[in-house]
Amino acid sequence: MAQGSDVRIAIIGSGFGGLGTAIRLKQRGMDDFVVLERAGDVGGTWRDNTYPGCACDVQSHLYSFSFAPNPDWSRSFSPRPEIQTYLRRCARQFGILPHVRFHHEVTDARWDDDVQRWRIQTSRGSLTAQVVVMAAGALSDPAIPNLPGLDRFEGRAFHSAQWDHAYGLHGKRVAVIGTGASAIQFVPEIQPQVARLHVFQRTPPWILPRHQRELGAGERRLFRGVPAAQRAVRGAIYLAREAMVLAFRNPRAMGVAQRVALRHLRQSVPDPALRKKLTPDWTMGCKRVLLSNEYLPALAQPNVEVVTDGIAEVRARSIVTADGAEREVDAIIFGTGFQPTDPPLARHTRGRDGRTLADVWAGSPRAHVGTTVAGFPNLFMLMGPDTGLGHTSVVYMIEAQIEHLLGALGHMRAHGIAALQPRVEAQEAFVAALDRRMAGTVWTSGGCRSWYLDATSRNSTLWPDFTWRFRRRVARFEPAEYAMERRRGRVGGDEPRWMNPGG
Ligand code: N01
Repeated sequence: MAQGSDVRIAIIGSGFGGLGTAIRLKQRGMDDFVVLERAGDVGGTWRDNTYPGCACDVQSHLYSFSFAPNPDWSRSFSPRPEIQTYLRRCARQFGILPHVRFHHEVTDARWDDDVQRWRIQTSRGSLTAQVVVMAAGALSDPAIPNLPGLDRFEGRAFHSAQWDHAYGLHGKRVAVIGTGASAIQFVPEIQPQVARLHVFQRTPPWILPRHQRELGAGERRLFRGVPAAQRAVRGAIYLAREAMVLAFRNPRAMGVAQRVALRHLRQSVPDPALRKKLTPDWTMGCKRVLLSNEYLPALAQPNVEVVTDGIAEVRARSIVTADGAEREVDAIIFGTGFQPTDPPLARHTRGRDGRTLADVWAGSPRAHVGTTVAGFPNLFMLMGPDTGLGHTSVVYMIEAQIEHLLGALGHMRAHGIAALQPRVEAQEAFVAALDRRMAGTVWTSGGCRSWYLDATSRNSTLWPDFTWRFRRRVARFEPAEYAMERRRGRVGGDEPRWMNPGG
């Protein structure tokens, strides 16, 4: 990239968020954008998570762009490679690839009030942009716990999102740390290969059976020939999943699903002592509800041990637990999740007053309509604070946020606006309403500690309501909620005059 190049829009990331934005911009005839991608391929989390068994736990008819249906999904819940192929195809089909700057990791972004632009540093040069769309994903930076002695471990250690395929697990003694959505997918895949598997479990998850279904040739032909049929299926899946919000909002209603999960546990694990270890003591939904038919039976195999004592220390070739027991291992695999409430990019993104997003958030991310932040003009975040979901497809949320961005861009163009940011009062009112809506839900009163909660114990990751309410609130850009500044005649001119035409 030429040093000092200038674009109207810089999109960071090329997963569902970044690609979706790029496609919708193209569809609106906007071409002046680049996609800055730190890796060498598109796909975001579906490119990075190559661990065995990786698949989506939301049905593909719904977990895909509404404007790019794929009649060829092979199964109801697609395996990762199929989703990655879908995203690559979207990038090609909609002409996005020429806009993507691969191996351009954004290292710094700061708003320059004098030129009303973002100054962006990447690992391969700098650029300026009027608008930044941060689509780096909430679950893109792996979290590895700081275990005492880990740096002295002489075996192989890696995170599920950075799977070491060159390391053969066959016949090895392996420790898996963590029992979340990723671990429950790869544990059954590696269990038959390894000599010994120690699964270090801090909290037992709730696990429901997964109703996977092959989508036959006839069904696919139907979707290809009659797109409305696929839209109808998508709609039905959407409605069924939205109904789950009622139970998340009223934890007592989780009883039925918990009984189904306990029956699944009884049928999968004959040993009562192991079953006891695997029985959650918190309300389902407080952490992500997991779907698997294979995980629990894998734990019941003779080469597997579920360890519930905390890890005290890692030694050169072993792991020692709090009870003093030492287990020799050749490899440690971290299924320990990500850093959604402390994204590294937030420490390198500076707004009008020079403070970073991380400084402003102080451990508890907040944004107007989950998308824009006061003090950070022309910054749009996809999957920003309060936009995650525990029950359905985040692609639906991303699409609503993209519509918000398009509304803002249209307004800027129509009214000669160079910069806009949410009014502080609008942002505070939105966040306060959200916090009220979150109170009493299973996510805050379910008796667990989840990654949904930030350093201040506030749930700043999830949207606590029906997703159609999010769409209704967010997809339309409301000028009255924004402070705006017109294009200035000369660089470094008069103090900018922020105004609010709607207020
Ligand atoms: O991570 P997690 P993940 N010592 O944070 C444990 C999405 N996803 O990668 O529960 C010991 O859920 C931690 O224990 P505890 C999905 O949104 C989607 O599995 O905190 N253990 C937990 O068991 C998901 O929610 C799909 O007590 C430690 C585990 O590590 C998100 O990604 C598939 C520990 C972390 O679980 C993250 O899932 C996969 C420590 N120091 C993932 N620190 C789909 O199918 C953490 N743990 C769409």
